[in-house]
Amino acid sequence: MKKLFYLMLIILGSGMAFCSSPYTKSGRGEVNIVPKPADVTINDGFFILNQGTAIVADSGTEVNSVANYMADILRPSTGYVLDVKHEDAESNRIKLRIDKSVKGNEGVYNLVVDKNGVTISAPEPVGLFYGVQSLRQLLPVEIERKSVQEGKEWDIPFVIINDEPSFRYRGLHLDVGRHFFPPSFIKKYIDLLALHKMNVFHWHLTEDQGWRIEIKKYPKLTEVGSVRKETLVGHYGSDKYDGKPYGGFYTQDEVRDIVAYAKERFITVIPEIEMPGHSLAALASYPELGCTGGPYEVATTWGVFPDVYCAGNDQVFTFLEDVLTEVMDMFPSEYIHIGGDECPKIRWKECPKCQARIKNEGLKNEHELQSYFIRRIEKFFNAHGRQIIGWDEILEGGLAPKATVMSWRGEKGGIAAAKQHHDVIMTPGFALYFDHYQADPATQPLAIGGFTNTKTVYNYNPLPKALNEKEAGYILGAQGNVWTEYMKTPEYVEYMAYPRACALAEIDWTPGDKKNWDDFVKRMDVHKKRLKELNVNYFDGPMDAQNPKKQKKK
Ligand code: TNX
Repeated sequence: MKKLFYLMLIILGSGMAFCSSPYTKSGRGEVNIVPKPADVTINDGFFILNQGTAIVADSGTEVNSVANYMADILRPSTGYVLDVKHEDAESNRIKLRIDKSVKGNEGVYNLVVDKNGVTISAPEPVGLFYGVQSLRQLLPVEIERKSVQEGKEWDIPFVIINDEPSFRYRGLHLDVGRHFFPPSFIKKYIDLLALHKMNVFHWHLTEDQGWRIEIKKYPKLTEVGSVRKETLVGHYGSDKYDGKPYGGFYTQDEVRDIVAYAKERFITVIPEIEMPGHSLAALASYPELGCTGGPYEVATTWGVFPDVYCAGNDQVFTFLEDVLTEVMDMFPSEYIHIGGDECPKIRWKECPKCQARIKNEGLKNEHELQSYFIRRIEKFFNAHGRQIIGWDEILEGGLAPKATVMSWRGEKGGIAAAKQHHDVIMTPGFALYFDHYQADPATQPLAIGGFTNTKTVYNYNPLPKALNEKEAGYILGAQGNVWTEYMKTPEYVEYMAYPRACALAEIDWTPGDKKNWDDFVKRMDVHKKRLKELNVNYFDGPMDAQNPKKQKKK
């Protein structure tokens, strides 16, 4: 009797284990893709990748490039040199097919894993690319290793995934003005965006503290403007400096290489050239561009500076148009970001040229002068088939006719712009500023202040209730911003950006009604292991850490 009882227990126990977790063959849980796909069905069984698996790709250069990208991801850890073939194979293959009958938003794809292998179908190559990112995340995390994992079984659960993004703009920003990061790191940053199906890298290239992009016509921008004589130590207001020159810039060749690298990953690089404010490094290089004529110094501390481009001097517009011509040549993106934020009007108030411009153009005040500045630049871009994006200050004094607004001081600017039928990208400070603390500051390295944990990011909805359905259509998507006043190293950038960028990816990609915090936390347990394999220095503390007290930004 006792024996029978134990036998029953064993049978019941093993049955329960099988029911509750059928996908534990290699000790893994279920499907842990981040961002969560719109629709996933899990079936019983696994397809095992082996050295005989073929990659079958439709012909076409972009499809081929996706196939090669996939082979490159699978090769180092498996050791398999998987051939890309164009003729079909019935079984043991990963198929990449262009299929125009798959319908949905930009990036839509279907992914089926069954006994014959993997089939990814999409109407465009970009969808195949996203299917590959999902496939990669269905494989054990060791797939990310750079050395051959002898004896490892590369199992992929049987699934049917139908997936598409919710928003068409899915961005992450990086400020390289306050601190410079080498091209190798920029590529790693872009690789991580690709893993999370993001499609915009907003590259903040010019600042008061450094001009970071080579402009052939104005060599002093980098000779003078890329170097500051020293840097503030500690928090703003400490009045302590390190006494060490700091600099760095990207050559045009490096920029082109990065733009091409991003393109292969279906990521658009949007450069930002700040104007009229945050331009002290340019003024230090060419003092005639400021209202007072200088002399100016590249900033050594943070904050907002009174000296900005002179809006009354036509030479400034000639300079900017020359610079922007070279910028357009390096960046094929439809959008160029022109900054427009935090521009004090003190110098313009006292400058005879600026005052004459206000009078001659019939402008009311310095806010309208800022609008004049931005509109003039917009006209130049539009004439070259490009569009501008500006921070929400470009609303003040009247919006340039076709400008897209990046709403950073909360959602107010974005709401106002959408109501005026302008496109909007949501980047509100309270949810999407990754320079804020994400846990008790007493436990964290120095940061600017503020407090935004991963849960706050996750719960952010880019569609404000104040907008009706038509107005909501002007919200292109959301972006996270990584301002680097206090981030001196790539490791620290990663620490601040991840896992918050994973939550951001999910608000941009996953349908709102499919988002679920507890489920995200569960998937992140596995996803963080993948990030670790990729050598990402993410913050590994609780993603819903509490703020012990209100944090001021410094
Ligand atoms: C405001 S966001 C800025 C940046 C700072 C950031 C610090 C924006 C358009 N301007 O210059 O780095 O705050 O959080």
